[in-house]
Amino acid sequence: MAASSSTQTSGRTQVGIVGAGPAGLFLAHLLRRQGIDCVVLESRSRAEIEDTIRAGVLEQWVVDLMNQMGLGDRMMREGHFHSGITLRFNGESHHIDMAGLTGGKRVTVYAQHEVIRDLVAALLEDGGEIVFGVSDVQLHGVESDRPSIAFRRMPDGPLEALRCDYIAGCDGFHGPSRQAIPKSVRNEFQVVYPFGWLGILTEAPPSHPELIYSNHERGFALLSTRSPEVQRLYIQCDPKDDIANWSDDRIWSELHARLEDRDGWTLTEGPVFQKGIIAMRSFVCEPMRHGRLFLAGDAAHIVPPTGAKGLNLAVADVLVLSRALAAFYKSGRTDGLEAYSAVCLRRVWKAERFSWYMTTMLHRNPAETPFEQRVHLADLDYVVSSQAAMTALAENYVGLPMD
Ligand code: RFL
Ligand code: PHB
Repeated sequence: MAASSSTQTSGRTQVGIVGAGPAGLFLAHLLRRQGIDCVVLESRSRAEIEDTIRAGVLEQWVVDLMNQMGLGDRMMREGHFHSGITLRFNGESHHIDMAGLTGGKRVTVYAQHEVIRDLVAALLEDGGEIVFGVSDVQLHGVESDRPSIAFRRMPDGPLEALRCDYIAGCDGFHGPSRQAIPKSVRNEFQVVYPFGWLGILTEAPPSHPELIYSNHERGFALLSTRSPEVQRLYIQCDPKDDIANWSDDRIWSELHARLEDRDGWTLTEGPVFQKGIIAMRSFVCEPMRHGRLFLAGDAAHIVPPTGAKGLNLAVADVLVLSRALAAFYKSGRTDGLEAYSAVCLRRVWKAERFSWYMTTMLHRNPAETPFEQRVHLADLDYVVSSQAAMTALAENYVGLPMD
């Protein structure tokens, strides 16, 4: 479909990027470093994207990439670098020495909205273009060699068209990009879990020097951090539950019950200043490319957060895409663009497998039989007692190699 004749043309760029999440912003930085022109269209305001609470854990190669790109200064000052994680089950704690098992790779806790703040500030400072608050975004001509993105800058403003060579659909799970691939071409794979996470931010000092993932008979719990003053905690809950049913007292009582073990360690409480419930799913759309449209990040795939993989996977996609686009603009080669979907999907499916494995092993699923539940506990017991199994968990958690 060509852009409608009532559309006012607003400009032209080489790569039109829909969405200023981690995928869209990393892509813009990577392209501009290769001298490739791009414009980012984002439906929310700068304040909204900079304040949305989401991921916490970065894989080692993402930390290295941010540093190589000159974007890592604040992360290196304010991030938290842990050498391992703790797994808790049957009332006992087991340390997994990630760094020791992976040749020194660490667990970096640096919140997604801090990454977003750093990337937005650096992009705008460098003369990059992000149009915030756009609406009515529609992708046109993705099967042609003249694709365009229609959008409005203001809700009742004119429909404009951004003409481009390629479109990167980085607009998350609910964005319009994936829908621009005809249904007959799309193959979608999905698991919806019968549980969700209730997440809180609390003003309290850290209770423990590293993350704790706990499988408890009352359900999963996770202890993470944000800063010396703010901690992030999660508990498994009914995804359809109303957050109004969860008083702070009830949340703390569940956290104490699920996280404290037999060794006398206790959790430090503080005022809760943010809380919410999220549902969990695994989802993959194949292929990730259609004509001149390339999907990246949550637009193409979702993982449950137990493996801490979603943001990292979004960055992996756009690194592959930026290399393929650089090869095209430098020497006219299209093999990288043609291989994009297959190359990304190999990593995506490994992250899907790991995230599904961590999720099923660590949660209590009321739909599972007692047999299945015992198998998950046996899996945990195996992981903490076998060097081979522990190494497999560690190398997936800190991030599989990118090259
Ligand atoms: P995003 O971050 O959803 O960004 C998409 C952007 O597109 C915009 N958009 C549009 N823009 C223009 N026009 C439209 N029509 C648009 N529709 C949408 C949106 O406003 C948004 O700004 O996708 P992206 O870039 O692919 O990044 C994916 C990550 O955000 C996500 O995978 C992670 O947050 C997942 N995740 C974790 N990932 C990790 O790697 N490590 C973690 O520790 C981790 N923990 C988590 C997580 C996600 C969580 N939640 C809330 C789902 C913990 C949680 C609780
Ligand atoms: C977080 O700190 O938000 C976090 C940590 C580990 C996860 C998911 C989220 O697996």
